[in-house]
Amino acid sequence: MTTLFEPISAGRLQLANRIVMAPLTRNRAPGAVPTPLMATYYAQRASAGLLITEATAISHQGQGYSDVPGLYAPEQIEGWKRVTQAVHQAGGKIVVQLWHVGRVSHTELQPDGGAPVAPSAIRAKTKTVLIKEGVPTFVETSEPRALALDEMPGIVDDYRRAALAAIEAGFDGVEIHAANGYLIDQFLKTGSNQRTDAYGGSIENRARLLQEVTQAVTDAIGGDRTGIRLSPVTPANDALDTDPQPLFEHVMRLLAPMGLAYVHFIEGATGGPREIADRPFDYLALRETFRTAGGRAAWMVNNGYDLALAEKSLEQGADLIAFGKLYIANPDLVQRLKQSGPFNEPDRATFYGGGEKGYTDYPALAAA
Ligand code: 8OZ
Repeated sequence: MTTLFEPISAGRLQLANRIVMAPLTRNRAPGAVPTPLMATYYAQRASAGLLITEATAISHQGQGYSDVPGLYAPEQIEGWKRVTQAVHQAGGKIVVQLWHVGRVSHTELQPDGGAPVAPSAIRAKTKTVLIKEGVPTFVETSEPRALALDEMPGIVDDYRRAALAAIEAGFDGVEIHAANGYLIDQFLKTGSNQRTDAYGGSIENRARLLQEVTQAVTDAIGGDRTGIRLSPVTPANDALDTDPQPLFEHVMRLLAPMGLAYVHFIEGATGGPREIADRPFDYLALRETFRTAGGRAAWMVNNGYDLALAEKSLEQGADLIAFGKLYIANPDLVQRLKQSGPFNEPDRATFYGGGEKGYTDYPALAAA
């Protein structure tokens, strides 16, 4: 039987175990620049097989929340260098999650106060976080504008440049954020995409941006250090597709030949129930499609995992398990899982924004 604590390779990434720190938005990068405190936070968690950073904007246009980091300006790359050095010094591996929020943004966060961009001019029924004088407040997202066809190559190029910047910053690879109702997911799903051009309508067209972005990133840095995150049925950020199973089967056939390091699934509702009554989904059938199409990427799963569920999932053929809330509160999660706990409880009040409190001050076992 495979256990969580055995090494595995995912493409070029040689991982010490199958435990992954899920990407977690923490809103502690004022001016979108990663801080030394962030280096401490990630280095504390370096015993994970793989760390995935919080979602990181590929462009100013791609930003949708206050104080989330970016990866498009020189000072951001310099800030991330401190993070990757600290993690590597602690013996860890880290990839950066590349993010364009699309319509999940606010004019206050956009260049020149313009409208956020989207596949179609349909407002998301969701909120974003603006931090005013240190206080996070949830506000409705702004009315978006539909991207013009001739803007699409620029978006793809922003992902490509961010992937190259990631390598310059010392990351071991990147994860393309194609989940949770952000730009790529907005293109994939019928609820947010009503385009009638080459990026809308058929499944093939709705998956075109995902395909072009993944191709551009893998061409730039290599598929074997590229991962991608998908959330077929999550309602997060007003994501909705009327028929997700064939949509994601198509996505699997697109991705299979790209030589990716891993594919990462949020099963069910992000941060919520793993089963959604009116949105059934067959993840094992999806993996079968991927493997049959020649896909060899490591299969990473996420959402509400504990030790027992993680081991069951490994038995059923998953390769990597990503832990979110447990990683917020337990920097030494690998050790704690090894001895079946105890686990610190995460404090919701300090998830988004702030400083050390609820960030770098969760005690490790030896200190607890
Ligand atoms: C929580 C708060 C803000 C953003 C995601 C990047 O859901 C996020 C996110 C989560 O993928």
